[in-house]
Amino acid sequence: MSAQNEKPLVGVIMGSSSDWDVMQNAVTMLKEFGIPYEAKVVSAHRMPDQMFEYAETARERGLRAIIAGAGGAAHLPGMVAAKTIVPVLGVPVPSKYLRGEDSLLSIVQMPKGIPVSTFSIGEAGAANAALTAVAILATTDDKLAAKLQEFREKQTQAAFAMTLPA
Ligand code: RP5
Repeated sequence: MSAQNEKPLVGVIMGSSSDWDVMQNAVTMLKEFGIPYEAKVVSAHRMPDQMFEYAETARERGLRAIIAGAGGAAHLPGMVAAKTIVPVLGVPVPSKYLRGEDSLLSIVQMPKGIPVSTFSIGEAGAANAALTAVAILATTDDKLAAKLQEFREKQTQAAFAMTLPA
């Protein structure tokens, strides 16, 4: 899957199709900013060789950020980060029994030297990971930076317009 049939700049990967409900929030945000992306299942424990290949070729394929979502023993973001210097943005997906606290702790507690930027559990985390990918791309793209600024401004105006019951 990709936006506008352009060469993807952001990879959105996840450990299972069951992560899609959450991870589609990242894709929606990338689409809103017109960022070319690819989205696919890359499972760390069910397809480790393909996961390594994905990470090893990410930079040469032009990816500037990888958003990786996983649940439970969520090793996908960390393992991908171990195999590429492309920034990895980790999204903890809610799990059945521990509601994503396991995913969060698995992703956030990377040992020194191999960073994974870790986001909040669930939809907000997925959307914010995409916004961070946009911010990374905006450091070298003034048009995109203006769009991101406008996005922020809209939120400010929406907050000003908020009213409370009498
Ligand atoms: C992880 O295991 C996935 O990221 C998913 O969150 C979780 C459960 O996967 P399924 O059993 O639903 O395929 O690898």
